[in-house]
Amino acid sequence: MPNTRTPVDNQLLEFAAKNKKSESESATTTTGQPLTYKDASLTVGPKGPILFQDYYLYDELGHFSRERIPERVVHAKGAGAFGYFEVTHDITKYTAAKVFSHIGKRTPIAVRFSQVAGEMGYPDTVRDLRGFAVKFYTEDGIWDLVGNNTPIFFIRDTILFPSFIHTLKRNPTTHIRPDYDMFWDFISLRPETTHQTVMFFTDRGIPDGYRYMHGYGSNTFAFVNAEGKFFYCKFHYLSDQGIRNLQPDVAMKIAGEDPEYSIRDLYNSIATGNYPSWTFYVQIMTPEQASTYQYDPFDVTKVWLHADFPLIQVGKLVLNKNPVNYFAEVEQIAFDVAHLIPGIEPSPDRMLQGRLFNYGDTHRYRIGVNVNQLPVNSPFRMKNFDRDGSMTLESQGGAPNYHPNSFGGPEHDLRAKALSPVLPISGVAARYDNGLNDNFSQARLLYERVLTPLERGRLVDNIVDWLRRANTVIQDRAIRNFAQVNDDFGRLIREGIQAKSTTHSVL
Ligand code: HDD
Repeated sequence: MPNTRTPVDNQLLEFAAKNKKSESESATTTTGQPLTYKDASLTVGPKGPILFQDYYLYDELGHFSRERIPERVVHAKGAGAFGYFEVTHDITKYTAAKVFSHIGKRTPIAVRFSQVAGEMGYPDTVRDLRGFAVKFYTEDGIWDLVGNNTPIFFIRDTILFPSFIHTLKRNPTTHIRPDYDMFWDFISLRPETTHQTVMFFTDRGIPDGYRYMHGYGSNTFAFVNAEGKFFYCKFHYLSDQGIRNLQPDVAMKIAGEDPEYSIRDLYNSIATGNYPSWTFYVQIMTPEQASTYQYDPFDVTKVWLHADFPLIQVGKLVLNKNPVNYFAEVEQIAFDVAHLIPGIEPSPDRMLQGRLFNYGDTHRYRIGVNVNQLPVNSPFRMKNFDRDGSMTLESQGGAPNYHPNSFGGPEHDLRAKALSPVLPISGVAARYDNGLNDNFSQARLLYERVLTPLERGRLVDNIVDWLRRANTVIQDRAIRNFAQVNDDFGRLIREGIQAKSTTHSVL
C-alpha cells in the first residue's frame, strides 16, 4: 500500500471541500422528516428503555438490516468505471449496429472488472481469470459485452458451468477454498479444460491490476450489415497500457498488505486524470469459412488464429469517470449477454446460448424484476408492454399495456426487423457430448510456439504449486492430459511434484 495519500484516501476530504455544510442541510428520515437529534435514542429518562415511537431509530435499523443483496454467484469482487467508446475505423460493411455507424462516433460506456471465483472480500491479487464487462448505452438500447481477460474458457457446454464453478468455490463440508481435489478432479475428467488451464497458470493468471490486461468478448457472436449479410465475429479489446502481471510471491504479499490493490489502482488512476484505454478490434469469419475452418468456430475453448482471421481495428474504450456510489452504480450494474442490439446477433456457441438465459435470471433474483429501470442499467428509451412489479419507476406515461392496440402504443421496428437474420436450422435433437473434440492442439500451440522458455518454466512451477496439493490419483490423470499437450510438459510437472512431494492419500 502506498505511504502517501492518494485520491482513494482523500475521497471524504474532497467531498467536504465540494459540499460546504449549511444550516439547511439537516439530516432526515427516509421520508424527509428532519431529525431533531441524531445521537441518542428516545428513552424514558436517561437510563430507561427505548420508546416504540422512536421512528428515527426503527427507520434506520429497518434499512440497515436490508443493506445487503445477494452477491454475484461468480464475479462477486470487482471495480467499475465509466467512459466512452469511440469509433476510429469503419466496419459498416460488416455490421449495421449504430454503435459503429461512423468514425468519430462516441457512445457512453460503463465497465466492470472482476475476479471470478472469490467472494466480495477476497484479495484482488489471486490467480484467477478476470471479468471485463462493457455496457454500451447506444441509441438502439443497451449492448452488454460480458467478457473476460482471456479469449477462451474452461468448458464448451453451459450444462457443465454450475459444476465447474462449484469446484472453484468452497468445499460444502469444510467450507474451504480452493479445494484442490475438487478443482483438479473436474479439470482432469474434462480434458477440454486443458487449453484454458494452461493459460490460467501462465503469468497472465495474476494481472497487475485491471488496467494492464486485455479483454475479450470470448464467445463467438454474429454481425449483420445493412444488406442483411451475416458474418461471425469475435471481440478483442487490447490494453493501451500494455500487459503487466504479478509473480506469485509478490502477489501473495500484496494480498496481505492491500487486498483492494486492483480497485485502488483503477480509482486512483482515473481520479488523477490518467485515463486507461483499450483499443477495440474484431475478427470476422464468413459463414462459408465457418463451415470449413479447422477449428469449431463456436467452441469457446478455442481461439480463431490471428494468422487466419487478423484483428481488424475498430475503436477505443476510454475510462474517465469513477463511480460516485459503488453500490448504486457497480454492485447494482447488471450485464446480460442477451442485451444485443440490431446488427449484433448470437451464434450457436453452446456456452453463449446458455449465457443468454442465465444473466437475466440472476439479475431478477439478485436485484429484482425492474433491474433495467435502475439508472445505471436503463437504456435511453424503453417502450413496451411490461408493467408493474417490485420497485417500478417507469410507468410509460399511460400508454396501452397490450399489443396490438388501437390507441397509439409502440409498434414493430422495421429497421431492426430488416437486420434480423433468417437462420435455416435443422438437425436431430440429442445430447451430443463434445468433450472429446480436439482438446490439446491449441494448448500445444500456446505451450510450444507462444510461450518463451522462461514463461514455460514459470507455468510448470505454477501448475506444480496447485497440483501437488491434490490426491495422487487425480494428479496422475491431470498429468496424463498435460502430457498430451507436450511430453516434456507432462514430465516436468511430474518431476516438479515429486521434488515437492508431501503425503497424499489415494481415492
Ligand atoms: Fe458469466 C457473471 C463472463 C460463462 C453465468 N460472467 C459474469 C461476469 C463476467 C462473465 C465478466 C461479471 C459481470 C459483472 O461484472 O457484473 N461468463 C463470462 C465469460 C464466460 C462466462 C467470458 C464464458 C465465455 N457465465 C458463463 C456461463 C454462465 C455464466 C456459461 C451460465 C450459463 N456469469 C454468469 C452469471 C453471472 C456471471 C451467474 C454472475 C453474476 C452476474 O452474472 O451478473 O449469470
